[in-house]
Amino acid sequence: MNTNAYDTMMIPTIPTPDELLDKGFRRAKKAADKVRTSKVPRRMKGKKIEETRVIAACQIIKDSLKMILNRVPSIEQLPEFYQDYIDITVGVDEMKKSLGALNWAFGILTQLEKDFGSKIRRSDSEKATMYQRQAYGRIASVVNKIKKDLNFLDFAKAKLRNMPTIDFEAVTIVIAGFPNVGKSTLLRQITNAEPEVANYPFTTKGIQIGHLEINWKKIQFIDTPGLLDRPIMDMNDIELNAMVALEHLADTILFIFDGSETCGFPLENQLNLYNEIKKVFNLDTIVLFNKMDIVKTKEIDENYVNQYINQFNEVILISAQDGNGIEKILNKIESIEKTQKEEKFEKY
Ligand SMILES: Nc1nc2c(ncn2[C@@H]2O[C@H](COP(=O)(O)OP(=O)(O)OP(=O)(O)O)[C@@H](O)[C@H]2O)c(=O)[nH]1
Ligand SMILES: [Mg+2]
Repeated sequence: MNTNAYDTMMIPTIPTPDELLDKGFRRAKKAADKVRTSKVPRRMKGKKIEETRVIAACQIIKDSLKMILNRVPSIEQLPEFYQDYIDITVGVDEMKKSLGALNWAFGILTQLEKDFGSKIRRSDSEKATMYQRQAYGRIASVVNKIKKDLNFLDFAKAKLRNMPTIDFEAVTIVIAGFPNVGKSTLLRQITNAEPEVANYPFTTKGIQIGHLEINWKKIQFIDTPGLLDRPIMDMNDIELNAMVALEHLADTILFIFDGSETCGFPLENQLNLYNEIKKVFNLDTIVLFNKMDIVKTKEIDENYVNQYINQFNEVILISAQDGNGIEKILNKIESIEKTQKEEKFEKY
């Protein structure tokens, strides 16, 4: 069983059609040169050289294609989180289409290799050279036909480079909330992760992960980009990836409110988002009110904030920046068990 799908998700370097052809033809020439200096009977030599060029060119290009096809795992076999992540980031259909095109080219090259190989063997010497040229033309045309597919895979490689490494065995706590409420600050406080923290919204653009062990229990915290209280249809790819993390990975949600509203968003909207997430995901939540250091010192109307705090049975008041309240979060988290998700591990 391979639970670290990420290792297998690395897309290898993707060549351009020209690079594929150059390599194929160059190596084929070398193979043919060997025949030239070999002891093949003279009258056979010309044909043997052409046959070798065609077969070697096909095989070398096929090897490159096969290597790519083998190294990119079939998408259905990945945990659902990765499938969704790939779908949002580059598109699963396009990915499959491109891999399908490489497979198609592989098949055609096998056919060309066979057909032209036997044509050359059955022909006389002069015709052999003509067939070799024809074969090279066909090979070039097949490889050029998958140009956009190779391009796409190269693009996907770059886009998926930052795909997060998920530990599917650890208890997973997803940190969610409005932009700028202090999610990344909290991740920095709790774990050794060092996500960027800044006093403007939408700082975090991808999924960030920090690890922690409490009493030998592995816990994984996932910091997500800030979400707004808006319909899923209106979300951009970055927000959708945060939702997908909630859906597939979270055992518990740490939902952060910014009690000071210095994030720039009213508590009312933050509460709407909380309710929406509760509705969409049937998950336990730990509710945090952050930035309580400024609520206390900056004469923000405490009654106003309390009116929101009092809506919850259980709330932890914190200052992620000062580290106040972090102990309480950890105590709470200690008792959380991994929920059984229907990730399809059996497939590995
Ligand atoms: N006073 C105070 N400021 C805080 C606290 N926690 C975070 N901040 C500040 O709030 C701002 C936003 O913090 P981030 O941790 O980047 O917030 P975020 O939720 O990750 O934001 P996005 O990634 O943009 O969604 C930064 O300027 C932090 O220094 C806190 O407890 N008290
Ligand atoms: Mg952040």
